[in-house]
Amino acid sequence: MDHLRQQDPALAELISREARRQASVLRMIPSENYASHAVLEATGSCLSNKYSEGYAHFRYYQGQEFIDRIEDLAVERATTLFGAEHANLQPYSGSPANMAVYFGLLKPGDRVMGMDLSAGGHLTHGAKVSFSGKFYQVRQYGLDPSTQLIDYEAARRLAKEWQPRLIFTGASSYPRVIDFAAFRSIADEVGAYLVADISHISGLCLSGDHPHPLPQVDVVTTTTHKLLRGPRGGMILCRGALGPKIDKAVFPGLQGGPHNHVTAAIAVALGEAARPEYAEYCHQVVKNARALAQGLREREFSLITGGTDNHLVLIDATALGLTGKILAVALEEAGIVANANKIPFDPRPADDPSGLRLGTPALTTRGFKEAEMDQVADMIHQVSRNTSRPEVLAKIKARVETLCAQFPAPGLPE
Ligand code: DSN
Repeated sequence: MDHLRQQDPALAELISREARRQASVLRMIPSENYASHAVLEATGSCLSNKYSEGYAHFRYYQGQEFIDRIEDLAVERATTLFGAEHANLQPYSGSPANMAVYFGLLKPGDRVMGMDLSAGGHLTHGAKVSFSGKFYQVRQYGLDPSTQLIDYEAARRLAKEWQPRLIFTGASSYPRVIDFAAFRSIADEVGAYLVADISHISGLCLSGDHPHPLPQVDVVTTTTHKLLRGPRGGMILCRGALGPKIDKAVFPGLQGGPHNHVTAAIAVALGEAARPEYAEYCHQVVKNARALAQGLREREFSLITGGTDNHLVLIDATALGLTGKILAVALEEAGIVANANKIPFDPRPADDPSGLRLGTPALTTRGFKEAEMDQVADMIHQVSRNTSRPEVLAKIKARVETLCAQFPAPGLPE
C-alpha cells in the first residue's frame, strides 16, 4: 500500500489496523474467510477501470479484448467446477444474484416458498422486509420443533396448498444437511422451479462434504467470498435453457457494468478451489466444526440440533442465562468475533436474539485443526462465565493473540 500510504495516510492507517485486527482475532462469523494474496491482487487490479456492459463477445463498449477472455475463463472454470451447463458471474453479491433469479423466472406477485428467517433461511428467501417478501406472495416453510431439522413433509403439504411457481432452498444458519432430492420431489409435485442458494456450503458441495445440488435443482446461487475464498461477489449456475432468462435479468434487468476486477478474482478463487488441497480444506472445515461442537457440548453448551454436519454451530445463549448479543459482545472483547443470531422458534427479536452463530471456515484457512478447536471451545466457555469481568476477558484476549500468532492468516501483510 505504498501509494495509498503516501497519498492518503489516514485511510491507509485504517486499512492497516483492520488487517492487524483480522490477524489477531479468532474470526468465527461462518460467512467470513481469508482470501489469498492472489485473489486480493486481482480484486485490486486495473480491471476496476473498465466498463463492459453485456457479456463476453456481446458488449456495448469497445476495448474488451482482455476482459472477454477473463470472463470466458471465469465462466469456464465455474461451469467445469460445479458441473453446470451455464454460469453468470456478474451479480454484485448474493442478494443481487437471488434477485436476478426472481426477476428472470417470475412475474411480480407470483407465488414463492422459502425457508423462514428464524429457521435459518436468508432475507431474500421471502422475508417480509426484503424485496422478495414485498414483490412476491410468499409462504415460508421451517423446522420440526422436536428435531429442529427442516420439516420436509410440512413443506410438501404447504407446497401442495400454496402451489408456488418457485421454491428456494438453502440457508444462512442451518447446521445440518439440506436434502435437495426431497425438495426436488416437492417442486415436481407442484411444477415449481427449484433454486438452491448454496452461499454458505458451496465448498462443501464441491468437496463432497454436503450433497451437490446439481443436476437436481434448476438454479444454484452462491456468494463467492465465503467458503469459496474469493472476492465479495455472486454467481448463478443453471440449466442451459434457463441461461438467457437469467442473463437478461442480471443485465440489463438489474445491473449495469460488471465488476471486472471481481470477475477476475472469482476466476482465481475457482482455480484455487479446483486443486486437491481445497477439498482437504473443506473436509477440515467440517472436522473442525464437529470438534468445536463436541468441545462446547462437553462444556455444557446447548447446541441447536445438538451439533453440526457442516461449517457452523448455533448456540442457544439463553440456556447460559445470557443472550446472543451479550455473549457476542463479551467474546469480541476477548478477541473472538462471532455474531448474535436467531435460533429456531426464537421468542427474542432479531436485533437481540437468543443465539450465537459460530463458524470454522476462516480459522481452518489459518490452519487450525481439532486440537485448536478444543482450545477455542474452552475460551468461549471461559468468556460465557465471565461476560462482565473485563480483567478475565483481557486474559483470554492475550491467549487468543498467542494462538493467532502461531497461525498466520493468508492474504494479510506479513
Ligand atoms: N450475511 C451472510 C451471512 O452472514 O450469513 C449471508 O446471509
